[in-house]
Amino acid sequence: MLQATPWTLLRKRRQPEVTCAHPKQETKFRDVIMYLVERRMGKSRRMFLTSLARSKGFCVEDTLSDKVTHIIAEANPAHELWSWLHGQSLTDPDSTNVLDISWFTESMEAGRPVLVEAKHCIQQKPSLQLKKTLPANPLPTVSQYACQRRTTLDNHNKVFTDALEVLIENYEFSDNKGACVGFRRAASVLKSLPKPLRCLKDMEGLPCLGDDTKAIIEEIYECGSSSRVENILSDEKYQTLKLFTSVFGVGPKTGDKWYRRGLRALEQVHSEPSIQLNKMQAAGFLYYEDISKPVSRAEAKAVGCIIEEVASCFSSSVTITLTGGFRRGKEFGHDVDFLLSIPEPGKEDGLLPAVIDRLRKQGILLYSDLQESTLQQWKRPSRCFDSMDHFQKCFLIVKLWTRLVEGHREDPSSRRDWKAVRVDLVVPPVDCYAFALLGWSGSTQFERDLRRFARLERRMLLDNHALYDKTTNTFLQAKTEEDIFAHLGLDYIEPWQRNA
Ligand code: DCT
Ligand code: MG
Repeated sequence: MLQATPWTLLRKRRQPEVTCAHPKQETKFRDVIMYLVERRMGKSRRMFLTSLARSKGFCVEDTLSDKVTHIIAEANPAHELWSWLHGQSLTDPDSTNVLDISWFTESMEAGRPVLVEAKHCIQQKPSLQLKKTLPANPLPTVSQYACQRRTTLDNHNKVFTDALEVLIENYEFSDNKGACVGFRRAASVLKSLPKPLRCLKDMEGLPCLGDDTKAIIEEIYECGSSSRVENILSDEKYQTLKLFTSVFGVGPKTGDKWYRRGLRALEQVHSEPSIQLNKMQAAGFLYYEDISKPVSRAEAKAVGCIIEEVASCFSSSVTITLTGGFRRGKEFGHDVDFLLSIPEPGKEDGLLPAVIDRLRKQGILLYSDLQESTLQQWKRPSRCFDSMDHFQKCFLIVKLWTRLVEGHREDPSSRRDWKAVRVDLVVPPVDCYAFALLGWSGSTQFERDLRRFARLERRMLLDNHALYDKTTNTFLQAKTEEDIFAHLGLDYIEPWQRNA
């Protein structure tokens, strides 16, 4: 959890290597179904790229249909491509990823589908005529609180939220908390919408959309992109801080310090004798290649089996629960988060030191930072979301043998038969379990809004340990997440609907 989202290495793009025919392989990435547009790409290049992708385990369809998730085009002017797409028999082309070849090239190079970013998308430029004639898309009333919205991973407004996320990240770098809050809330509202914004009128009545956000959305409508966002993306300082903070243990302050010293690349930081890396950063650099790559659900599952096995040596009644993004249904994450729990109160003392010790003895502990419980010092729930909770916890880097990962196939060209994976383990006492589960399931924005809702609408204080009612001066007990939502007078929101 201590690291910025990965996938952001600022590397120079290489073209996929051009070799002879590629044998068809089993599909590895079932959620991604590609279609390559032949117009302007040409038949032979399309055939070549199709066979390249299939050889790497990607699914490529020969015909365009509703099951295609990623449409890839090369050298097609946006307006030409979009008018062609609207002429095809697709139910809703606007909700499909329509991408430039750069996304394909990066994915081939990475050997997996890379995250779709704004720079990959071929934006549709709606004509003014369309905007004027299109009736507003009536949306049900949207709450200003993420905990009163259901936000799945199906983001229909990714073009806009990607743009806002660049601004948010940039404000995080400059520690502008106020601006961050505003844009985070706006992006979160857009993520919850059941359909894409089709015209500017659709924004009417939506909460949390300030003038800045509206101006950005309007510019994206008009021009296909936002000049404010484009300027940030091409800004050297932004690019460098994004790179530096992608290292485990490096936050915006350290990143900024290195930037001000004239450093621009990770190699420069590493070879600068006057820079003393702390233990966490040293591990971050050492395992950068692995931990900057996303962790897959299959890898998370394999890590879970290891933790379960070592924890059960300490006590047979330990239960382990996958939390964080994976519990919300994400297929990839930057780390794997687990809650470990023992039903008998007090029996959890010493659990994490024992787990760490066993991992070390198995030779698979690459880094560990154990934080003992400070629960006694805690009184009322904290008002400050970003302050860490007081549970016994550890931040680890674990060596995961690739043979333990389901669906893994031998890659003879690979130099290693293991991958370093970031793992967080948290041990709440049993009476705090429901609060800890709710807190560690995220998303961060969902949690922030739950706490804000509790404070402002219910005069209650919520954190990862407890719920406190200021009106009656009592702690409200909860065994399950459902109990907490009920205390707050909220409809229950499933974990997969908390991707705010
Ligand atoms: N969290 C928390 N207290 C904090 C910060 C975060 O309780 N001070 C919660 C919110 C999300 C959860 O912990 C897991 O954190 P991350 O692993 O950073 O988030 P994620 O949603 O799992 O993201 P990813 O999929 O990238 O790992
Ligand atoms: Mg996580």
